[in-house]
Amino acid sequence: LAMGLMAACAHAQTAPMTPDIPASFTAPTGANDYVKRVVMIPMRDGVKLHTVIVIPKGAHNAPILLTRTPYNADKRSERENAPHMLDLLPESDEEFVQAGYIRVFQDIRGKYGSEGPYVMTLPLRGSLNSGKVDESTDAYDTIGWLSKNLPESNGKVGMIGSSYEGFTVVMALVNPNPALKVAAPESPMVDGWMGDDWFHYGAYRQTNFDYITGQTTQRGMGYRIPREAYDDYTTFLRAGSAGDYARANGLDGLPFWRKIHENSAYTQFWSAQALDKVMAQQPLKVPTMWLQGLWDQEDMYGAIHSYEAMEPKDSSNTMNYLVMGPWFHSQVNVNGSTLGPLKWAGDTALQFRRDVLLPFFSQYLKDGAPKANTPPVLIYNTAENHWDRFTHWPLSCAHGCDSTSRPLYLLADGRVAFEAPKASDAKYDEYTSDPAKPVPYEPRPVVDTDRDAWRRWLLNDQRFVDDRPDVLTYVSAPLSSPLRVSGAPQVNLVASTSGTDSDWVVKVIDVYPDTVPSNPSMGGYELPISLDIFRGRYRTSFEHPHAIEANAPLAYSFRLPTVNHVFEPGHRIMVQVQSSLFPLYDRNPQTFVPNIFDAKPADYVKATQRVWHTPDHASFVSLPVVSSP
Ligand code: PG9
Repeated sequence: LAMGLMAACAHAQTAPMTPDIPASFTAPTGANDYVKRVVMIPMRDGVKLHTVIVIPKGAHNAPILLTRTPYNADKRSERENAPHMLDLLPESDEEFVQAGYIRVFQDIRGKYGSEGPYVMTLPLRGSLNSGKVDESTDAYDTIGWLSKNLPESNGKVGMIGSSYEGFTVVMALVNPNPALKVAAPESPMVDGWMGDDWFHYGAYRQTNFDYITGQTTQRGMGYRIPREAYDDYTTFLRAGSAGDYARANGLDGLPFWRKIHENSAYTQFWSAQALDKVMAQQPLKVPTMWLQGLWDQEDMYGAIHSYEAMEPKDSSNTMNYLVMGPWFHSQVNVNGSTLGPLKWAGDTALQFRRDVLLPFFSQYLKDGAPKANTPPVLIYNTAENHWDRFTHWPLSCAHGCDSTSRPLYLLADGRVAFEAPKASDAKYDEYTSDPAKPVPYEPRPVVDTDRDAWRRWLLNDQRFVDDRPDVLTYVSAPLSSPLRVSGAPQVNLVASTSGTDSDWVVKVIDVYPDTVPSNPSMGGYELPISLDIFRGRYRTSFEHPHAIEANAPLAYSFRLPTVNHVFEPGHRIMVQVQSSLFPLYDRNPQTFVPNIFDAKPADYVKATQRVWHTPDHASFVSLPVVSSP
């Protein structure tokens, strides 16, 4: 009988109509070289945050690397479903995995698997947030929980993350949990109005509309706004003002857009959450490596300004570090061998992560790890193609640096030189800025889904616009000796407009020789090394915009992004001036209106723009030139 039963079992068949999706299924994980725990960590207000913890099998006394993200912790912690931790986690984690770290990703409150309401870059408790919690308390509570609840760990936590994830790192540095031992905010979003994601000096970045719908139409991933045309230049031009575009696409129903709309100037909404200002008030308790790309098309402002704000407090040179690589936004986390047309000496991102970042973190996180040989400042030299290690930064500035910056004057006949204009020269150059034909920021068609084009737009060969009648181009003679610039160029543009408002775009460009035998496609390349836009209504006050006096030569003074570059012999220095960078930045109507988001079609007028170059009205860019020893 027993034999008969066994035979019947062996031949038992799965009935054809058995539902093929079982009530539950768990894939075997026994062969994995890691253990994954998914937990809801309670915050002080009772809200629980979805947290993915990946632990190397058999770990003990392992350090913890934490990223707090608005971008889906489940996905961020899974490059691919794999049995090996090295394949499972993102490329940027490889060095940490090899060093035996525990890796943690957590959804911030309100996003993906976490509870609670979502507020974009949730401001600190204070004038903008009257609640009991913010990202700094959430980081504090999370780090406290992790340091006590992972028996495989040594209780020491390091935080890392780029962009929004970099913002959450900075937040953790405000009243930090004592278990937080080291931090690397990478391209952190620090001041969304001055120069990070939302505006640059008051000019609004229209690329953000898709970001806002992506982040705030639902707890998970929202949607991209459907396009009327393949070319965003066409789509946005047809729409009218940024406010018109937002309204037509339903963004008035999204509170974060309304906050932007209501705060087009640098109101308290922006200044109170500017983290470089907040950090300057904090004691320095955690060794912090501020990091960003030299051509970071999203968050070019935050890391360098925060580093500078903290530096006066770091008299012992042991807490405040700066790294700037030859990277687009967040390229530090992927391959850093090339950027646009430029090829570097190897994978610069890997070099940094392996040789600098990991030893720096391990020094503070791994029991018994050696002291790392971390330079206070590590910046890539984008012409000589190597990393520079410095004890301080910048090397050259207006006052108080090793070298003093030098004014490079815009002169008659389209020249730039380190010599002031003469009274006998032509007084100004002139162009017509027509809001109906704004200057594109990259060659058309502008396709927002083309991520490569977005990542390299700051390096595009500016020959694509230098023959436009609404772009002024000033260029030097070919250099006979190298000119090294290490710091932030400062614009001092004296300009007039026939309108009552205007944008001013200034680009510092390295012009390659007409032929480059070793790399023919670089012949004559106009490589922007630093550029930005300034909204004229903010000339005297970021908080209180004013109409510009028509036709009056007025000084516009603003800082450009940081460089560490050498204009090589045979190269020329170029400066371009124009009045739009469309459709990345919304158009200035060139008529002063209280809020540009509400500009009406009749407000958009052509304007005659003049760039002045007389002894009394000299336009120049102060270049952070490093004098030769
Ligand atoms: N640059 C992105 C962002 C950060 C913060 C606010 C809005 C956008 C990012 O890459 O996360």
